[in-house]
Amino acid sequence: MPTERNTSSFLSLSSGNGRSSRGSGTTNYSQTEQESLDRIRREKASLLQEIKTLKDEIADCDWIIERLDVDEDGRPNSERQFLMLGKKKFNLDPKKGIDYLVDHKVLQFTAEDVARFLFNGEGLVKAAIGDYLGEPDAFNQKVLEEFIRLHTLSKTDLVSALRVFLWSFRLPGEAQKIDRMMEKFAQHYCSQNESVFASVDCCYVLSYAIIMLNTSLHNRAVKDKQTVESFINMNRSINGGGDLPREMLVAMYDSIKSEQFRIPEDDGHELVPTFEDPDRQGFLWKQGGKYKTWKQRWFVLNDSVLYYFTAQTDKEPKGIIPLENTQLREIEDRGKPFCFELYLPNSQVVKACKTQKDGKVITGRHTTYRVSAMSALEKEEWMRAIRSCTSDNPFLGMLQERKRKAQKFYHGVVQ
Ligand code: 4IP
Repeated sequence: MPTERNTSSFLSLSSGNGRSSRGSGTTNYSQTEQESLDRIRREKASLLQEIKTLKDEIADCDWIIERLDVDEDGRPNSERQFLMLGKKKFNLDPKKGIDYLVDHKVLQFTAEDVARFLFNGEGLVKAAIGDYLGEPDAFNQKVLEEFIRLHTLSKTDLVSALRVFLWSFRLPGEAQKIDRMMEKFAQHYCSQNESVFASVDCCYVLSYAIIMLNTSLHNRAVKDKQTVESFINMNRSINGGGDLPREMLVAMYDSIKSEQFRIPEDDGHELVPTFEDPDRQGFLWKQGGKYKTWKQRWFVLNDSVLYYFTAQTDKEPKGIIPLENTQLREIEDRGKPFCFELYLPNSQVVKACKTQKDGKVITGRHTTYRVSAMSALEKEEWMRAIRSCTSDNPFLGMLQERKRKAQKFYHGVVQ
Protein backbone atom coordinates (compact mmCIF):
# COMPACT_ATOMS: atom_id res chain seq x y z
CA MET A 1 0.00 0.00 0.00
CA PRO A 2 1.34 3.48 -0.80
CA THR A 3 2.10 5.62 2.23
CA GLU A 4 0.91 9.19 2.44
CA ARG A 5 4.41 10.33 1.58
CA ASN A 6 4.46 8.14 -1.50
CA THR A 7 1.07 9.38 -2.53
CA SER A 8 2.07 12.97 -2.12
CA SER A 9 5.23 12.52 -4.18
CA PHE A 10 3.10 10.86 -6.85
CA LEU A 11 0.80 13.88 -6.68
CA SER A 12 3.63 16.27 -6.97
CA LEU A 13 4.75 14.57 -10.10
CA SER A 14 1.40 14.24 -11.68
CA SER A 15 -0.41 17.42 -10.84
CA GLY A 16 2.34 19.96 -11.39
CA ASN A 17 0.13 22.68 -9.86
CA GLY A 18 1.26 25.38 -7.49
CA ARG A 19 2.15 24.00 -4.09
CA SER A 20 2.69 25.31 -0.64
CA SER A 21 5.93 25.39 1.22
CA ARG A 22 6.89 22.20 3.08
CA GLY A 23 8.07 22.36 6.59
CA SER A 24 10.59 19.87 7.88
CA GLY A 25 8.76 16.95 9.59
CA THR A 26 5.19 17.95 8.57
CA THR A 27 3.70 17.98 5.08
CA ASN A 28 1.51 20.82 3.96
CA TYR A 29 -0.45 20.50 0.76
CA SER A 30 -1.77 23.19 -1.46
CA GLN A 31 -5.52 23.28 -1.77
CA THR A 32 -5.34 21.63 -5.23
CA GLU A 33 -3.12 18.85 -3.86
CA GLN A 34 -5.38 18.28 -0.92
CA GLU A 35 -8.45 18.05 -3.16
CA SER A 36 -6.71 15.54 -5.44
CA LEU A 37 -5.63 13.50 -2.46
CA ASP A 38 -9.15 13.40 -1.08
CA ARG A 39 -10.55 12.41 -4.42
CA ILE A 40 -8.03 9.59 -4.76
CA ARG A 41 -8.76 8.35 -1.27
CA ARG A 42 -12.47 8.30 -2.03
CA GLU A 43 -11.86 6.42 -5.29
CA LYS A 44 -9.57 3.96 -3.55
CA ALA A 45 -12.15 3.27 -0.85
CA SER A 46 -14.85 2.80 -3.44
CA LEU A 47 -12.64 0.41 -5.48
CA LEU A 48 -11.77 -1.59 -2.38
CA GLN A 49 -15.46 -1.86 -1.59
CA GLU A 50 -16.15 -3.04 -5.13
CA ILE A 51 -13.38 -5.65 -4.91
CA LYS A 52 -14.77 -6.92 -1.62
CA THR A 53 -18.28 -7.17 -3.09
CA LEU A 54 -16.97 -9.11 -6.10
CA LYS A 55 -14.95 -11.45 -3.88
CA ASP A 56 -18.03 -12.12 -1.79
CA GLU A 57 -20.06 -12.83 -4.90
CA ILE A 58 -17.40 -15.24 -6.22
CA ALA A 59 -17.27 -16.99 -2.86
CA ASP A 60 -21.07 -17.32 -2.91
CA CYS A 61 -20.95 -18.85 -6.39
CA ASP A 62 -18.20 -21.27 -5.36
CA TRP A 63 -20.21 -22.24 -2.34
CA ILE A 64 -23.32 -22.88 -4.47
CA ILE A 65 -21.30 -24.93 -7.02
CA GLU A 66 -19.68 -26.94 -4.26
CA ARG A 67 -23.04 -27.61 -2.61
CA LEU A 68 -24.38 -28.79 -5.93
CA ASP A 69 -21.48 -31.19 -6.48
CA VAL A 70 -20.86 -32.70 -3.06
CA ASP A 71 -23.03 -34.46 -0.55
CA GLU A 72 -23.42 -33.25 3.02
CA ASP A 73 -20.18 -35.00 3.97
CA GLY A 74 -18.35 -32.97 1.35
CA ARG A 75 -17.88 -35.85 -1.12
CA PRO A 76 -18.33 -35.28 -4.87
CA ASN A 77 -21.93 -35.59 -5.77
CA SER A 78 -22.30 -34.93 -9.46
CA GLU A 79 -21.41 -36.93 -12.53
CA ARG A 80 -19.24 -34.06 -13.70
CA GLN A 81 -17.13 -34.22 -10.55
CA PHE A 82 -16.95 -38.01 -10.59
CA LEU A 83 -15.85 -37.86 -14.20
CA MET A 84 -13.13 -35.33 -13.45
CA LEU A 85 -11.85 -37.32 -10.48
CA GLY A 86 -12.14 -40.59 -12.40
CA LYS A 87 -10.00 -39.19 -15.23
CA LYS A 88 -7.38 -38.06 -12.76
CA LYS A 89 -7.35 -41.50 -11.17
CA PHE A 90 -7.22 -43.15 -14.59
CA ASN A 91 -4.12 -41.18 -15.57
CA LEU A 92 -2.36 -42.38 -12.42
CA ASP A 93 -3.68 -45.93 -12.44
CA PRO A 94 -5.94 -46.84 -15.39
CA LYS A 95 -7.64 -49.80 -13.73
CA LYS A 96 -8.44 -47.88 -10.55
CA GLY A 97 -9.78 -44.99 -12.62
CA ILE A 98 -12.16 -47.24 -14.56
CA ASP A 99 -13.29 -49.00 -11.35
CA TYR A 100 -13.98 -45.62 -9.77
CA LEU A 101 -16.03 -44.42 -12.74
CA VAL A 102 -17.99 -47.66 -12.81
CA ASP A 103 -18.62 -47.57 -9.03
CA HIS A 104 -19.96 -44.04 -9.38
CA LYS A 105 -22.13 -44.97 -12.31
CA VAL A 106 -20.40 -42.63 -14.75
CA LEU A 107 -19.49 -45.64 -16.88
CA GLN A 108 -21.17 -48.97 -17.35
CA PHE A 109 -18.91 -51.94 -16.94
CA THR A 110 -19.21 -52.95 -20.57
CA ALA A 111 -16.40 -53.10 -23.09
CA GLU A 112 -18.37 -50.78 -25.40
CA ASP A 113 -18.84 -48.06 -22.79
CA VAL A 114 -15.26 -48.17 -21.52
CA ALA A 115 -13.95 -48.19 -25.11
CA ARG A 116 -16.04 -45.12 -25.96
CA PHE A 117 -14.64 -43.35 -22.90
CA LEU A 118 -11.06 -44.13 -23.98
CA PHE A 119 -11.75 -43.28 -27.61
CA ASN A 120 -13.15 -39.89 -26.64
CA GLY A 121 -9.91 -39.50 -24.70
CA GLU A 122 -10.47 -35.95 -23.46
CA GLY A 123 -8.28 -35.29 -20.43
CA LEU A 124 -6.72 -38.75 -20.56
CA VAL A 125 -3.00 -39.42 -20.82
CA LYS A 126 -2.37 -41.43 -24.00
CA ALA A 127 0.18 -43.64 -22.26
CA ALA A 128 -2.45 -44.60 -19.67
CA ILE A 129 -4.90 -45.49 -22.48
CA GLY A 130 -2.19 -47.64 -24.08
CA ASP A 131 -1.42 -49.36 -20.78
CA TYR A 132 -5.07 -50.18 -20.18
CA LEU A 133 -5.61 -51.48 -23.71
CA GLY A 134 -2.46 -53.55 -23.55
CA GLU A 135 -3.43 -55.51 -20.43
CA PRO A 136 -3.91 -59.21 -21.18
CA ASP A 137 -7.03 -59.46 -19.00
CA ALA A 138 -10.03 -60.73 -21.03
CA PHE A 139 -12.09 -57.59 -20.31
CA ASN A 140 -9.26 -55.25 -21.37
CA GLN A 141 -8.87 -57.23 -24.55
CA LYS A 142 -12.57 -56.86 -25.28
CA VAL A 143 -12.20 -53.12 -24.67
CA LEU A 144 -9.25 -53.07 -27.08
CA GLU A 145 -11.39 -54.71 -29.76
CA GLU A 146 -14.21 -52.24 -29.23
CA PHE A 147 -11.75 -49.34 -29.11
CA ILE A 148 -10.26 -50.35 -32.45
CA ARG A 149 -13.74 -50.89 -33.89
CA LEU A 150 -14.54 -47.25 -33.11
CA HIS A 151 -11.94 -46.20 -35.67
CA THR A 152 -13.57 -45.85 -39.05
CA LEU A 153 -10.98 -47.15 -41.47
CA SER A 154 -13.04 -48.12 -44.50
CA LYS A 155 -11.89 -46.62 -47.77
CA THR A 156 -8.83 -45.31 -45.94
CA ASP A 157 -5.33 -46.17 -47.13
CA LEU A 158 -3.19 -48.03 -44.61
CA VAL A 159 -0.85 -45.10 -43.90
CA SER A 160 -3.75 -42.76 -43.06
CA ALA A 161 -5.38 -45.48 -40.95
CA LEU A 162 -2.14 -45.95 -39.02
CA ARG A 163 -1.81 -42.20 -38.55
CA VAL A 164 -5.23 -42.09 -36.89
CA PHE A 165 -4.80 -45.31 -34.92
CA LEU A 166 -1.34 -44.56 -33.53
CA TRP A 167 -2.42 -41.09 -32.46
CA SER A 168 -5.35 -42.33 -30.38
CA PHE A 169 -3.16 -43.84 -27.65
CA ARG A 170 0.46 -44.49 -26.88
CA LEU A 171 1.75 -47.95 -27.85
CA PRO A 172 3.11 -49.64 -24.74
CA GLY A 173 6.73 -50.80 -24.76
CA GLU A 174 6.17 -54.51 -24.28
CA ALA A 175 6.52 -56.77 -27.32
CA GLN A 176 3.46 -58.95 -26.65
CA LYS A 177 1.29 -55.90 -26.12
CA ILE A 178 2.42 -54.25 -29.34
CA ASP A 179 1.86 -57.53 -31.14
CA ARG A 180 -1.70 -57.88 -29.80
CA MET A 181 -2.60 -54.32 -30.70
CA MET A 182 -1.13 -54.42 -34.18
CA GLU A 183 -2.80 -57.78 -34.78
CA LYS A 184 -6.23 -56.42 -33.83
CA PHE A 185 -5.62 -53.26 -35.81
CA ALA A 186 -4.71 -55.33 -38.89
CA GLN A 187 -7.82 -57.51 -38.43
CA HIS A 188 -10.05 -54.45 -38.21
CA TYR A 189 -8.39 -52.78 -41.18
CA CYS A 190 -8.80 -55.90 -43.30
CA SER A 191 -12.42 -56.36 -42.26
CA GLN A 192 -13.19 -52.78 -43.34
CA ASN A 193 -11.10 -52.97 -46.51
CA GLU A 194 -11.64 -56.51 -47.64
CA SER A 195 -9.97 -56.59 -51.01
CA VAL A 196 -6.79 -54.66 -50.21
CA PHE A 197 -4.55 -57.38 -48.72
CA ALA A 198 -4.44 -61.13 -49.13
CA SER A 199 -4.19 -61.71 -45.40
CA VAL A 200 -4.21 -60.03 -42.01
CA ASP A 201 -0.54 -61.04 -41.66
CA CYS A 202 0.31 -59.03 -44.76
CA CYS A 203 -1.40 -55.96 -43.31
CA TYR A 204 0.37 -56.51 -39.99
CA VAL A 205 3.84 -56.84 -41.53
CA LEU A 206 3.31 -53.87 -43.82
CA SER A 207 2.07 -51.73 -40.91
CA TYR A 208 5.25 -52.46 -39.02
CA ALA A 209 7.37 -51.75 -42.10
CA ILE A 210 5.63 -48.36 -42.38
CA ILE A 211 6.41 -47.53 -38.75
CA MET A 212 10.06 -48.48 -39.33
CA LEU A 213 10.13 -46.40 -42.51
CA ASN A 214 8.86 -43.42 -40.55
CA THR A 215 11.74 -43.84 -38.10
CA SER A 216 14.28 -44.23 -40.86
CA LEU A 217 13.13 -41.18 -42.83
CA HIS A 218 12.47 -38.80 -39.95
CA ASN A 219 14.89 -39.69 -37.21
CA ARG A 220 17.76 -37.28 -37.87
CA ALA A 221 20.19 -39.75 -36.36
CA VAL A 222 19.53 -42.38 -39.00
CA LYS A 223 22.04 -41.41 -41.66
CA ASP A 224 21.35 -44.26 -44.03
CA LYS A 225 17.81 -43.34 -45.05
CA GLN A 226 15.67 -46.09 -46.45
CA THR A 227 15.09 -45.71 -50.17
CA VAL A 228 11.85 -46.45 -51.94
CA GLU A 229 13.49 -49.47 -53.57
CA SER A 230 14.63 -50.94 -50.27
CA PHE A 231 11.14 -50.35 -48.85
CA ILE A 232 9.68 -52.25 -51.79
CA ASN A 233 12.26 -55.02 -51.43
CA MET A 234 11.63 -55.31 -47.73
CA ASN A 235 7.99 -56.06 -48.45
CA ARG A 236 8.52 -58.61 -51.19
CA SER A 237 6.19 -61.65 -51.27
CA ILE A 238 4.23 -60.64 -48.20
CA ASN A 239 0.88 -60.51 -49.98
CA GLY A 240 -0.01 -64.17 -49.82
CA GLY A 241 3.30 -65.10 -51.35
CA GLY A 242 2.99 -62.43 -54.05
CA ASP A 243 4.09 -58.79 -54.18
CA LEU A 244 1.94 -55.81 -53.32
CA PRO A 245 1.37 -53.36 -56.20
CA ARG A 246 4.45 -51.23 -56.67
CA GLU A 247 2.34 -48.04 -56.98
CA MET A 248 0.79 -48.74 -53.60
CA LEU A 249 4.18 -49.06 -51.89
CA VAL A 250 5.56 -46.00 -53.67
CA ALA A 251 2.51 -43.96 -52.58
CA MET A 252 3.03 -45.15 -48.98
CA TYR A 253 6.69 -44.25 -49.13
CA ASP A 254 5.91 -40.79 -50.50
CA SER A 255 3.23 -40.17 -47.90
CA ILE A 256 5.57 -41.00 -45.01
CA LYS A 257 8.38 -39.04 -46.60
CA SER A 258 6.29 -35.90 -46.98
CA GLU A 259 4.60 -36.13 -43.61
CA GLN A 260 5.92 -37.98 -40.61
CA PHE A 261 3.71 -39.83 -38.14
CA ARG A 262 2.66 -37.96 -35.07
CA ILE A 263 3.29 -40.32 -32.19
CA PRO A 264 2.15 -39.39 -28.69
CA GLU A 265 5.15 -38.88 -26.47
CA ASP A 266 3.65 -38.34 -23.10
CA ASP A 267 5.47 -41.10 -21.31
CA GLY A 268 8.83 -42.80 -21.12
CA HIS A 269 8.28 -45.64 -23.61
CA GLU A 270 10.09 -44.82 -26.78
CA LEU A 271 8.82 -46.32 -29.96
CA VAL A 272 11.16 -44.05 -31.84
CA PRO A 273 14.29 -43.57 -29.74
CA THR A 274 16.61 -40.78 -30.74
CA PHE A 275 20.31 -40.98 -31.36
CA GLU A 276 20.82 -38.37 -28.67
CA ASP A 277 19.90 -41.05 -26.20
CA PRO A 278 21.31 -44.28 -27.62
CA ASP A 279 20.76 -47.66 -26.00
CA ARG A 280 24.48 -48.03 -25.46
CA GLN A 281 27.75 -46.53 -26.64
CA GLY A 282 31.42 -47.01 -25.94
CA PHE A 283 34.72 -48.32 -27.26
CA LEU A 284 35.08 -51.89 -28.47
CA TRP A 285 37.81 -53.64 -30.43
CA LYS A 286 36.54 -54.90 -33.79
CA GLN A 287 38.16 -57.57 -35.88
CA GLY A 288 38.45 -56.95 -39.63
CA GLY A 289 36.49 -58.96 -42.16
CA LYS A 290 39.04 -59.85 -44.81
CA TYR A 291 42.16 -59.03 -42.80
CA LYS A 292 41.75 -60.14 -39.21
CA THR A 293 43.38 -57.13 -37.66
CA TRP A 294 41.87 -55.54 -34.54
CA LYS A 295 40.78 -51.89 -34.61
CA GLN A 296 39.47 -49.91 -31.69
CA ARG A 297 36.20 -48.26 -32.75
CA TRP A 298 33.54 -46.15 -31.06
CA PHE A 299 30.29 -48.13 -31.13
CA VAL A 300 26.76 -46.76 -30.78
CA LEU A 301 23.73 -49.00 -30.43
CA ASN A 302 20.55 -47.20 -31.43
CA ASP A 303 17.18 -48.26 -32.78
CA SER A 304 18.33 -51.87 -33.36
CA VAL A 305 21.27 -50.68 -35.41
CA LEU A 306 24.92 -50.90 -34.40
CA TYR A 307 27.09 -48.07 -35.73
CA TYR A 308 30.85 -47.84 -35.44
CA PHE A 309 32.99 -44.74 -35.83
CA THR A 310 36.72 -44.30 -36.13
CA ALA A 311 36.63 -41.64 -33.41
CA GLN A 312 34.10 -40.81 -30.77
CA THR A 313 33.61 -37.32 -32.22
CA ASP A 314 33.04 -38.46 -35.81
CA LYS A 315 29.72 -37.48 -37.36
CA GLU A 316 29.64 -40.09 -40.09
CA PRO A 317 29.77 -43.74 -39.05
CA LYS A 318 32.38 -45.96 -40.64
CA GLY A 319 30.08 -48.94 -40.52
CA ILE A 320 26.40 -49.68 -39.97
CA ILE A 321 25.08 -53.09 -38.91
CA PRO A 322 21.27 -53.52 -38.71
CA LEU A 323 20.67 -56.10 -36.02
CA GLU A 324 17.20 -57.30 -36.88
CA ASN A 325 18.17 -60.75 -38.17
CA THR A 326 21.54 -61.25 -36.59
CA GLN A 327 22.40 -63.64 -33.80
CA LEU A 328 24.78 -63.16 -30.95
CA ARG A 329 27.17 -65.47 -29.15
CA GLU A 330 30.07 -65.40 -26.73
CA ILE A 331 33.33 -66.52 -28.22
CA GLU A 332 36.90 -67.23 -27.14
CA ASP A 333 39.62 -65.57 -29.16
CA ARG A 334 43.33 -66.21 -28.79
CA GLY A 335 44.18 -62.57 -29.47
CA LYS A 336 41.66 -60.67 -27.34
CA PRO A 337 39.71 -61.15 -24.09
CA PHE A 338 35.96 -60.56 -23.48
CA CYS A 339 34.88 -61.41 -27.02
CA PHE A 340 31.46 -61.89 -28.54
CA GLU A 341 30.26 -61.89 -32.12
CA LEU A 342 27.31 -61.18 -34.37
CA TYR A 343 26.68 -63.82 -36.98
CA LEU A 344 24.06 -65.41 -39.23
CA PRO A 345 23.28 -69.12 -39.48
CA ASN A 346 25.19 -71.05 -42.17
CA SER A 347 28.03 -68.55 -42.21
CA GLN A 348 26.10 -66.11 -44.38
CA VAL A 349 27.51 -62.61 -44.78
CA VAL A 350 26.01 -60.28 -42.17
CA LYS A 351 23.95 -57.50 -43.73
CA ALA A 352 25.94 -54.30 -43.15
CA CYS A 353 27.47 -51.41 -44.97
CA LYS A 354 30.62 -49.41 -44.49
CA THR A 355 32.23 -46.29 -45.84
CA GLN A 356 35.59 -46.75 -47.49
CA LYS A 357 38.46 -44.28 -47.23
CA ASP A 358 37.49 -42.79 -50.61
CA GLY A 359 33.99 -42.11 -49.24
CA LYS A 360 32.35 -44.86 -51.26
CA VAL A 361 29.73 -46.87 -49.40
CA ILE A 362 29.98 -50.63 -49.92
CA THR A 363 28.33 -53.65 -48.33
CA GLY A 364 30.20 -55.36 -45.50
CA ARG A 365 32.11 -58.59 -46.04
CA HIS A 366 31.89 -60.08 -42.57
CA THR A 367 30.47 -63.50 -41.88
CA THR A 368 30.91 -62.60 -38.21
CA TYR A 369 31.42 -59.27 -36.53
CA ARG A 370 33.76 -60.23 -33.71
CA VAL A 371 34.35 -57.64 -31.04
CA SER A 372 36.24 -57.49 -27.80
CA ALA A 373 34.99 -55.48 -24.82
CA MET A 374 37.16 -53.63 -22.32
CA SER A 375 36.04 -55.79 -19.38
CA ALA A 376 33.86 -58.78 -18.51
CA LEU A 377 31.18 -56.44 -17.20
CA GLU A 378 31.17 -54.32 -20.35
CA LYS A 379 30.95 -57.46 -22.42
CA GLU A 380 27.90 -58.56 -20.45
CA GLU A 381 26.24 -55.16 -20.76
CA TRP A 382 26.89 -54.91 -24.48
CA MET A 383 25.56 -58.39 -25.04
CA ARG A 384 22.42 -57.66 -23.02
CA ALA A 385 21.79 -54.44 -24.96
CA ILE A 386 22.41 -56.05 -28.35
CA ARG A 387 20.35 -59.11 -27.53
CA SER A 388 17.25 -56.97 -27.05
CA CYS A 389 17.60 -55.86 -30.70
CA THR A 390 18.54 -59.11 -32.38
CA SER A 391 16.27 -61.94 -33.37
CA ASP A 392 16.25 -62.95 -29.70
CA ASN A 393 13.98 -59.94 -29.18
CA PRO A 394 10.46 -61.35 -28.75
CA PHE A 395 8.74 -58.70 -30.85
CA LEU A 396 11.17 -58.89 -33.73
CA GLY A 397 10.95 -62.67 -33.47
CA MET A 398 7.16 -62.44 -33.70
CA LEU A 399 7.43 -60.07 -36.62
CA GLN A 400 9.71 -62.47 -38.48
CA GLU A 401 7.32 -65.32 -37.80
CA ARG A 402 4.46 -63.17 -39.09
CA LYS A 403 6.42 -62.29 -42.20
CA ARG A 404 7.08 -65.95 -42.89
CA LYS A 405 3.36 -66.65 -42.51
CA ALA A 406 2.44 -63.73 -44.77
CA GLN A 407 4.83 -64.99 -47.42
CA LYS A 408 3.56 -68.57 -47.19
CA PHE A 409 -0.11 -67.70 -47.10
CA TYR A 410 -0.70 -68.21 -50.81
CA HIS A 411 1.04 -71.59 -50.93
CA GLY A 412 -0.51 -72.80 -47.69
CA VAL A 413 -4.09 -71.80 -48.34
CA VAL A 414 -4.71 -71.52 -52.05
CA GLN A 415 -2.60 -74.34 -53.34
C1 4IP B 1 40.67 -53.90 -42.20
O1 4IP B 1 41.92 -54.37 -41.86
C2 4IP B 1 40.05 -53.17 -41.03
O2 4IP B 1 39.99 -54.05 -39.92
C3 4IP B 1 38.66 -52.69 -41.38
O3 4IP B 1 38.06 -52.14 -40.25
C4 4IP B 1 37.81 -53.81 -41.86
O4 4IP B 1 36.62 -53.25 -42.34
C5 4IP B 1 38.43 -54.57 -42.99
O5 4IP B 1 37.59 -55.66 -43.28
C6 4IP B 1 39.81 -55.07 -42.61
O6 4IP B 1 40.35 -55.73 -43.71
P1 4IP B 1 43.23 -53.49 -42.23
O7 4IP B 1 42.98 -52.07 -41.71
O8 4IP B 1 44.32 -54.19 -41.52
O9 4IP B 1 43.31 -53.51 -43.72
P2 4IP B 1 37.70 -50.57 -40.21
O10 4IP B 1 36.80 -50.32 -41.41
O11 4IP B 1 36.95 -50.39 -38.93
O12 4IP B 1 38.97 -49.83 -40.30
P3 4IP B 1 35.16 -53.36 -41.66
O13 4IP B 1 34.75 -51.96 -41.40
O14 4IP B 1 34.31 -54.04 -42.66
O15 4IP B 1 35.32 -54.16 -40.40
P4 4IP B 1 37.17 -55.99 -44.78
O16 4IP B 1 36.26 -57.13 -44.72
O17 4IP B 1 36.54 -54.75 -45.36
O18 4IP B 1 38.46 -56.28 -45.49
